[in-house]
Amino acid sequence: MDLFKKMAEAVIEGDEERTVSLAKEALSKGVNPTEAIEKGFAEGMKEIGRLFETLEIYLPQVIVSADAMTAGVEVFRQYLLGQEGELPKTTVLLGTIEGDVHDIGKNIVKIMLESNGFKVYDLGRDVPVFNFIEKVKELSPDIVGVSALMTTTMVYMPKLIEALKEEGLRGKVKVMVGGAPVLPKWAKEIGADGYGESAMEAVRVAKSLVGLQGEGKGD
Ligand code: HCB
Repeated sequence: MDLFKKMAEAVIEGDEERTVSLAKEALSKGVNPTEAIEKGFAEGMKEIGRLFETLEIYLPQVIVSADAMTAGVEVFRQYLLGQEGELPKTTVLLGTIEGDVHDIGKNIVKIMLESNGFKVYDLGRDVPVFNFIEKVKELSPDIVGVSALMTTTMVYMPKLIEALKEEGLRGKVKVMVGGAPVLPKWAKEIGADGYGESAMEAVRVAKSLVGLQGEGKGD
């Protein structure tokens, strides 16, 4: 069985020991971490999503799989943090929007941005619009990256953009949005500057938003 398939299965089975050992195996074989996360672990999580939707599994199983994926991704994070970034430290303020605890995707975006030379301030998950605004004032990031995994929470994204306008900050910071229910058309409608379908796309979008397209690692 190929490595990516094994990684997906380990997530589906919620086997944390195995996700960790497979991530190490991928690194020892020189597999690109981004590719391993996207084609291996993330595929497993997609299948978990499908099984959850069709009620073939329940929330506790989703939690076990999410923990297994997080443990495997952490191996890559530690590895990538050891690599030197080559870009100037463009800053990204990143968080999952209020009411939403889904942070696996956001954490992958963080890893990819960091490994491509960005400095990331991670606000975590379930971050109120107010906190985003306060941190934009405090840290003056180049980009605010927002994640939402639920149709009920993505509605806070336009609220955040409105709040940035009201505070006179909109012209000073770019807004990038993403997460499974977020679509490019919607991102455009709410006035976001960029949309990332995947973590790698988020990196490309972030680079282009600050005029760094084509530079750095990962291209
Ligand atoms: Co959760 N959940 N969940 N869940 N969950 C979803 C999201 C549903 C779609 C499942 C379903 O019903 N079909 C659904 C949302 C429905 C809706 O839209 N309204 C749902 C629900 C309903 C819930 C609860 C309400 C369930 C309950 O309690 N009854 C509850 C939410 C509580 C809350 O938030 N207030 C809940 C809880 C959980 C956990 C805790 C068990 C777990 C999350 C663990 C964690 O994140 N630490 C979980 C999970 C794992 C999922 C599914 C199965 C997978 C999500 C995931 O991690 N995907 C998901 C089903 C699905 O999405 N199909 C399900 C994998 C990552 C890698 O993909 O899309 O997040 P991603 O990120 C990508 C991409 O979008 C992009 O890059 C990433 C990497 O490539 N990206 C960005 C992401 N953010 C970006 C930001 C940018 O700026 C740019 C790019």
